[in-house]
Amino acid sequence: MQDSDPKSHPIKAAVDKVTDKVTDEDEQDPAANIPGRPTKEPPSVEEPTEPREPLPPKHDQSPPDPYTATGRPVEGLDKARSQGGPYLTNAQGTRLPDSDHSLKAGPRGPVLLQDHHLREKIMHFDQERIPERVVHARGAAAHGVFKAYGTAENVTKAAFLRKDVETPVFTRFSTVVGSRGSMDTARDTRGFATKFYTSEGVYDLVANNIGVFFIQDGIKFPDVVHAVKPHPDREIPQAQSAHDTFWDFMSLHTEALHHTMWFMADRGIPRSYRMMEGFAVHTWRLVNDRGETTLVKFHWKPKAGVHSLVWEEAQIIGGADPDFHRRDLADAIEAGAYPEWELGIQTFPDTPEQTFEGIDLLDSTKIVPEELAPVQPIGLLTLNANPSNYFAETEQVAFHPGHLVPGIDVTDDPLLAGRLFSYLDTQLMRLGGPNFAQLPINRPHAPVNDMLRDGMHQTAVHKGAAPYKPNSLDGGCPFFAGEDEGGYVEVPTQVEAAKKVREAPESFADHFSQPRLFWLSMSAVEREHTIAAFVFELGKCYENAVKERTLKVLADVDPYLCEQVAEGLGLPAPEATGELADVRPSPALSQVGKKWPTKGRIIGIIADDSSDLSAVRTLRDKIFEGDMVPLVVAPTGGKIGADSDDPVVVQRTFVTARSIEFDALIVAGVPDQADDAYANRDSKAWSGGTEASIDPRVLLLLTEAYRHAKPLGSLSSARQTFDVAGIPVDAPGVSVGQDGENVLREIVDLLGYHRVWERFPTYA
Ligand code: HDE
Repeated sequence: MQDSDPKSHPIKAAVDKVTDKVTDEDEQDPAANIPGRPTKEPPSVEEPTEPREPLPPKHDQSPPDPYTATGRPVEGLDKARSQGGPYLTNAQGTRLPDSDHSLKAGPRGPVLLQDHHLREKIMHFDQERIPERVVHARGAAAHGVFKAYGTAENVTKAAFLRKDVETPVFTRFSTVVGSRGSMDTARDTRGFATKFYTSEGVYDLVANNIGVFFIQDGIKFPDVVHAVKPHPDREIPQAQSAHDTFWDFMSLHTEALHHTMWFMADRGIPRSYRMMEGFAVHTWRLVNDRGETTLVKFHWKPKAGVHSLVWEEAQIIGGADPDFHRRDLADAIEAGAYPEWELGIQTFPDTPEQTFEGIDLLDSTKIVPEELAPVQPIGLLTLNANPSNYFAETEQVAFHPGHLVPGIDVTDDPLLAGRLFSYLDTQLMRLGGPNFAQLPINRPHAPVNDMLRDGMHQTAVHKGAAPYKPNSLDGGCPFFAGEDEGGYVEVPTQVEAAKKVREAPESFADHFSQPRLFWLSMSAVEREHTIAAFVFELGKCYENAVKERTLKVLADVDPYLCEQVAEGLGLPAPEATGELADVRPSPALSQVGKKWPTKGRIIGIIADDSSDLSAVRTLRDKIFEGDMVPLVVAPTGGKIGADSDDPVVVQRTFVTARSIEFDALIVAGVPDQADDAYANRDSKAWSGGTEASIDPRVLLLLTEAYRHAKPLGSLSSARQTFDVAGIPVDAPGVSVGQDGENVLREIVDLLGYHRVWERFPTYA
């Protein structure tokens, strides 16, 4: 971590950083605790002109750990790696007197060809972009630490899974379909890729937030990606599956159905990266010290619970804050609300048929329900530092499922085989050559001696005369490591004598039993959301044939699902083609009904000059005390009660606030229409020409939050605001009271369930 010994305790380092922040910053300023300040120090209004060293990074930021291109730790490298010095220079280190004007023959004369500074500056700017990832282009990442419980020691010899071993990690979350600049909240699968810098080399766990995949064989990946990406002629729609080509493919290629069910359900629109499960999807083979093997599936379980947005929220966010998930992750870390996940494994005996309870473990479109094979926790991931540079870290990180360490091996899943091939190709193209492992974020924290030489962007300076084996000129170095010396030896698995064929095993033909299992495992509310998602997505398709074909597919999942979607589309519902699969639901798949911690949740407090400021301050302090973030929303920025001894700092105004930012809202005022509450200033203040007695934007905030089933509270003195908004004070999840602390307590209790589920109507 930044400025610290890489071997020191990473969690302690992070905690120290937060402590530094509290003592560093102006404790009088309550806004100091609100995440989002762009740089370490607040800027001056005047442009600074006195030369000085660049500001240090913010307390929450960390560059990659200081390791050389050959995997050795280096003290002090971090400072040397970022740019320094008080003066602007060119790329060769020569100081510059001016970078605002081209060299010209007189102030109005032509620009001279000899302006080498202009040429260098523009040349470098022109080359700032690298190709974005073909899939998972849009992402956000964080540094952290993984601490092993030791509970996997009996099944794997991996050193980083031994009890209490702490391993630095870098985790990147992503959407799959959209381009780099697309919105975070598109309905999509999310990537959840973690790089473990272990003592035995880098291990990458490249997972998704959905338990299965679209396809069973890697050779189909270009097909599914071409189908879901924008249409090739107009390049629309961006970051969406709601278009003809995706549903055309899905309805003809029904092995994609199970994955599709998951992302039509709420998992396709997560509330936050911090609130997603992760699944490595394939079955992997673990091997222990005794050479015994176990088949496993890896799961990440978020400590904050698995939560989602509602669709309207996701759509509004797409416009109002396309960086919603990125910001949420960075803000939470900056505020010290470190996201945590437990890594767990489902274990299965490594039998020759590689099935468990009849489920083919090599078929990546199938889960093993947790009720049949419980997820056993094996360690804790804590993300505790934001990257200090997006490009160097989040963009240049290179994952590969083939980055393995002794104790973890692959299986013959044909999808995994495709991936093992693909990820190196992609890095070559994206990162411009074979030396991407030398980029700071990709460097192993274990000594590298690979005899791979030269190539584009080589940053190591190798010594020796004999980069080949066998040699005697370099004293025979480097030497092979047997299993006892930590060598990675593939598990000698038996391969059945067989004919070369382009075929799948028979069990891969079952495309419907698990989509039905998934559907039956959802709660009534989740089913309604899924129906609405299908209606929306298919409703966006142009071709009726595509819709009708998809309805036929849905008929074989469940008649109610099919009928409801058909009704929404205004089409007849087809009959199932045969008997529906007889399956046992897996309640673990539902996201509803459990209670979770509320750490890091955002509570808006609507206030204005009419508010009781001491009540607002108490609310704000109590929210901080509960490790949550209070945001005061007022008619204008600045401070409420600016003339009082202890004014309240405003974080959001009626212009800048939208309900989607808040997990819950508390009303502490009865705000009149603010000065800018007319349509040509802020169109969301337009109330159809009728004069509302309360600022229409507050009514919008409240009605949206109500519709999205968020907990709502009000001080009794502000209850009129609810009345004007038409929100019944006795509705589920609405709390009104004299005592702000009581109201807050009720709101926080409701937040533990994430939403006020009873507020969503269900029809089945
Ligand atoms: Fe990926 N995938 N994938 N994938 N994948 C990539 O690699 C690919 C698959 C996943 O944050 C690419 O560096 C093929 C399953 C994540 O940088 C590319 C197949 C799962 C990320 C690629 C799959 C994933 C990627 C694009 C089928 C979940 C983002 C950029 C055989 C278990 C990692 C890159 C990051 C990225 C290929 C299937 C997860 C093109 C060919 C299954 C989280 O190499």
